[in-house]
Amino acid sequence: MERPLVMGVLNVTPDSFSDGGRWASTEQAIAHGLELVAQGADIIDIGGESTRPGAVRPDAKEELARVLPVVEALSAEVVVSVDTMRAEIAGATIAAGAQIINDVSGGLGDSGMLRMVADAGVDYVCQHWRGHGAVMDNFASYADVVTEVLTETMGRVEAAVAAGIAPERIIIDPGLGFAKKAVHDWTLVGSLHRFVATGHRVLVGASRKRFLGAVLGGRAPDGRDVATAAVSVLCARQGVWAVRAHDVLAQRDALAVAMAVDDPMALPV
Ligand code: PMM
Repeated sequence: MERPLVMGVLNVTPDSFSDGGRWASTEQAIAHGLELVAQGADIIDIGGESTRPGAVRPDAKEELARVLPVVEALSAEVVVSVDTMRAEIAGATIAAGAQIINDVSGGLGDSGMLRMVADAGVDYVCQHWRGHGAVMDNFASYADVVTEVLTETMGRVEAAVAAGIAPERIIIDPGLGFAKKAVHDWTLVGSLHRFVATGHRVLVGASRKRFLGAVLGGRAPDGRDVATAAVSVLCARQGVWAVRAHDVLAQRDALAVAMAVDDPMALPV
């Protein structure tokens, strides 16, 4: 078993569900990104648009102003991924040093996205998605959630390959909480191995989401980091490539536990 990488979440937004407004200035965002690196983040995922249910979208100019200086500064220190659905933002941030485009819409949010990523030759996170935050809860209906999410995601992978993205550059993500109820998210968490079996790297973003609150008596997002770390262990056991989380230190600790039990002989004495 290889340790899953930890992708630290850096939302430069006024309205993300768990950290909106906390790192809204460029200086605060860069400082927090460096703090996440010090905690052991392997990748920093920088986003300028909240995708939470009901979120109102910023325009592209505003989104770019939020993320670009932060991408420029942090790319010198760590692998940077950019959480965006817009081709224009992808292009500008790749030029500034971003190595991964994390598109929660799997190319559905902007018809130019897949070509942009193909031409740039960077890694692409292709997430399962059924609609923007304002409406996605209306689409949280499945007969067989794992098969449907997997089939729909692989359909988007096909579109990405058809647009010219190399298959080995494509990372898939079941999109926990995106057009999903808690029962769907938990079912997916138990079946991540089916996503891993596609041969693509798998990214999982469970951090502080509603499905965790559902088993914690409705506790607020900032009280969900221990539960997030428990999900990271379940991810490690199923061969997930990376976990995306706000509390990087908690994930590194949880993953150290998962690795130790997997291979006790490899422990430092
Ligand atoms: N979740 C959020 C945002 N971006 N990207 C990927 N690839 N996977 C996710 O599950 C995901 C994401 C939710 O918003 P947050 O930034 O406030 O956690």
